[in-house]
Amino acid sequence: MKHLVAGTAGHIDHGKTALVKALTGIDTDRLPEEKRRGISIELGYAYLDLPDGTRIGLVDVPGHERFVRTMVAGATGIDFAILVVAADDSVMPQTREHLAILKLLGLRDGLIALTKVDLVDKEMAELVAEEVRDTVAGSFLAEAAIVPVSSVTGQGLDALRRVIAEVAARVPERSGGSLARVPIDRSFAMAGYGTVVTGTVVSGSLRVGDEVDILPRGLTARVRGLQWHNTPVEAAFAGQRAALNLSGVKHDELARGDVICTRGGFLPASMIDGRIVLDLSQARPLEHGTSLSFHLGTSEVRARLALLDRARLEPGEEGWAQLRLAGQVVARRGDRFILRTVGGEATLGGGQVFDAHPLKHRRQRTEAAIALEHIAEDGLPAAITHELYKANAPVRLTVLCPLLGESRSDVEASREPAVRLVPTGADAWLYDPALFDAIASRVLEALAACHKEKPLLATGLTVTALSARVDPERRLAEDVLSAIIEQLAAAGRVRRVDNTYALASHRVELDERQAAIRKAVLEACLAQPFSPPTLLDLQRTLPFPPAAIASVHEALLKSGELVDGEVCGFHPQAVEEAWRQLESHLRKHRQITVSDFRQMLGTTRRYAMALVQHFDAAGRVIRDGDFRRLP
Ligand SMILES: Nc1nc2c(ncn2[C@@H]2O[C@H](COP(=O)(O)OP(=O)(O)OP(=O)(O)O)[C@@H](O)[C@H]2O)c(=O)[nH]1
Ligand SMILES: [Mg+2]
Repeated sequence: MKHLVAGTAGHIDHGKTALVKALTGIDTDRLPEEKRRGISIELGYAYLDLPDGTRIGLVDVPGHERFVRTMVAGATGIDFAILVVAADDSVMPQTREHLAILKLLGLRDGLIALTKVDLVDKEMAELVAEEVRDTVAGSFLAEAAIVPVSSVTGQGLDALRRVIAEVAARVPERSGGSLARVPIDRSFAMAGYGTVVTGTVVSGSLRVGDEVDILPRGLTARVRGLQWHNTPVEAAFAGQRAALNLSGVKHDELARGDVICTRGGFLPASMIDGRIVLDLSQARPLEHGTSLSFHLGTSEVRARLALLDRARLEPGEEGWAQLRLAGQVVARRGDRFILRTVGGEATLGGGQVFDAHPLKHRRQRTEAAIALEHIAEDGLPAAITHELYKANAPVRLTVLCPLLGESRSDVEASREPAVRLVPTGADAWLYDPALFDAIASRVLEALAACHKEKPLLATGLTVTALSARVDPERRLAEDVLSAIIEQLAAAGRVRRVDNTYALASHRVELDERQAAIRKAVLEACLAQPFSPPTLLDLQRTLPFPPAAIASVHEALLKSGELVDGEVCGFHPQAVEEAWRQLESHLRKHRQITVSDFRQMLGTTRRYAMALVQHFDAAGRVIRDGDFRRLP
C-alpha cells in the first residue's frame, strides 16, 4: 500500500480547515484559542480513505501571515499539496507565499480547491479560477485541476475526492534513504502511555522496540508503541504520519525541531552547503553575509549566508552557498529548506542541501561550488568521494555513514569503483584513489631510500618503520597502511622479505671489493665451522676496511648465506654437519643436553647454544627441560 501525506496551503480564512473537516469529518482546530479566534494556529492532522483503500494523511496548515513558519514545518514531508483559494476573496498574499514555499520544498504535484463557491455566482467563480490559473503558471500546479467546492453545501466534494485519488495514484512514494527520520511536530504526555510525539516519517522505517536517537538534542529513547492514524501498528514507514510512544524521555524534553532518528544514523549539522534560489518576487538581491532564518524539517534556526560562486544573488537567480547555522539541525543531502527574513516578515527563497557537514569556506570559493556541482550531478557516489576528499585520510565506514545519513549497505554499494574499502573486523576503512596513489608512492620512495642506505640488505622496512616514514603525523591507521602495502605486493611492486617489505626490483649486488670480502668471510667461517669468527674477529683479521666488512657480513646474514648465530654467522655447510652429528646422536640416545652437544662439536657453550636455538626455531628438535629431542 502506498504511504502518502497531503497538505493544505493557502491564505487565512480561505476555508482550509473547513475543507479538511468536510472531507474527513475531523475538526483539526482543537485549541480553545483557535475556536475563539476562528483561525488555525497549530498544525492539524487528519486522514482520508480513498476508494482504492489507500489511507492518506492530511496536514492542515494555518494561513495567518504570522504562522508561516508553522506552515513550513507542516509542509515539510508532504507528498502533494491542496492549494485552497476562496472564490469570494481570490488570490491573496499567503496564497502566493505558500505556493512559493511549496515550490521551494520541491513539491511536484497537487490540486487546487476553489472554496466557498456557494458565496459567489458562476461568473465570479470562473473569474477567480482564471486568476488562480495565472498565479500558478510556471509552477508545479500549472496543470493542476481547479475544483470548485463548498464545505457548507457539500457541492464539489465528490469531484474533489476523485481528483485527490487521481493525484495520489500518480504521486511517487518518497525515497529519502533507508535510515529513519521523523521530524517531531508535536510532543505531549498521554495518561497511561507517557511521552507521545507525532510527525511524518520522512525516510526509512521504525519498529516497536527500536532504539532511537533524538537529534540535535542528543537524547536516546526506545519506541514503546506506534500508531498510524489512531491504529496501533508494529512499524511505521516513510510517507506515513505516525504517533510514537517513547520510553526513556520526558515529553517536555522534546520540541518541534527535534528529529527521531535511526540510532547512530545521523550527526547534527551546524553548517550546510547547498544550492539556493532567491524568489523572483523579491525586490532586492541577497548579499553575502546576510542573516537569515533557516527552516529545515520542523526546525528553524538563524543562519548567516556565505555565497560561494558570486558576490550577490539577484531575484530569480540560483547559486551555491554555505549557511552557517546558529543552532544545529538534522540535515541530509537532498533535503529542501526555506530561507526567510530573520523577523519572519517574508519568505526570501530556499534551497537544497548537498553537503550536511562541509568544511568552512571563505567567500566565493569556486572549488567548493564545483565539488557541490559534482554531488548534484552524481549523487551518493560523488558525496562519498567528497567526504574522503575533505578528510584527506582514510575514513572509517562507521564515521562516514552518519556524516552522509546513509546506511552502511548503501555506502558500500554506491561508492565509486575506484574508492577502496578495507574491511577491519566489524568496520572498514574507505579511502580515495588519489590518497592511495599518494601513499603508495611515498611507500615506494621510502623503500627506495632504505635500499639506497643499505644496498647490501635484502630486507626493507617493517610496516611500523614505513608508517614512521610515510606518515609521521600518524594520520593513517597501521592496518590501512598494511592494506595499501598488500595491494602494492599484489601488484608486484613490493615483496615481503622476513617481516619487512622491500621493493620487488631490489637486488643485493656486490661490487668487486664486496665480492672479495664475501668470499673471505665465507671461507673464514667455514674454516672454524663450529666456532666461526665474530664480526669483530673478521674486522681484525681480514685486510679490508671494517665498515665494508660489517655491511657485507650483515648482508650475508640477512640473505641467509650465513646462518645467523647472533654474534657470528655459521656457514650453512657447518650447520648441516652439526645437524648430521646431532641427529645420529639423538637416534641412538634419544636426548641430549646443550653441554653434551658442546662437547660433541668441540666448541664453546655460546656457539653450541646458538646452533641449538637455530634447530629449535627450525623445529628440528624440541625442548624438554634441559634436554633436546627429535620431534
Ligand atoms: N460559506 C462558506 N463558508 C465557508 C466555506 N469554507 C469555510 N467557510 C468559512 O470560512 C471561515 C474560515 O474557514 P476556515 O476553514 O477556518 O479557514 P482556514 O483557511 O482554515 O483559516 P486559517 O486556518 O486561519 O488560515 C469559517 O467561518 C468557515 O465556516 C465554504 O465553502 N462556504
Ligand atoms: Mg485553518
